[in-house]
Amino acid sequence: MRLFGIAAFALALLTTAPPVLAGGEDVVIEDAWSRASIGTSRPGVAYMTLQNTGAEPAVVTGLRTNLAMMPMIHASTTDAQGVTRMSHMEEVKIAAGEAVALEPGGLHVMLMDLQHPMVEGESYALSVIFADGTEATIEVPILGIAARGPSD
Ligand SMILES: [Cu+2]
Repeated sequence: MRLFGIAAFALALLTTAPPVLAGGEDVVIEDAWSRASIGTSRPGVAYMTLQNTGAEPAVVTGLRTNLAMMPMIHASTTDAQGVTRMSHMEEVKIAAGEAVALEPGGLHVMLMDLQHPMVEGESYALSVIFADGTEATIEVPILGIAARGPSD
């Protein structure tokens, strides 16, 4: 009777297990860059490409860096009147085998509450946090204040 109960409990665990997700070890982050800032009163930005090399979807749920108290992912959208708005993305899903680009005019990292100015030629560590609890930490180079991408 007792054994049966344990088996039933184990089966219940199996059938209610959360979906398997890819995480930091499966997601390759490339071409990361930031723009230099003027002081700390305005938020900084960062861009990168996240390539999910895993067999399961990966979900980015947050960011962490010593550079900013509130790093977050924003989406920029421009309406028919040409007005651009930014919305906070609680999570960003990357399908298995797919890549998501954070680039000017689209998804981007917004570094709210900068702790010190972002100086051209310097770099900082940024951790990308995934829904499976893993993280990937990258070093983000800071380019010039008018840079449009890593090749400029
Ligand atoms: Cu933004």
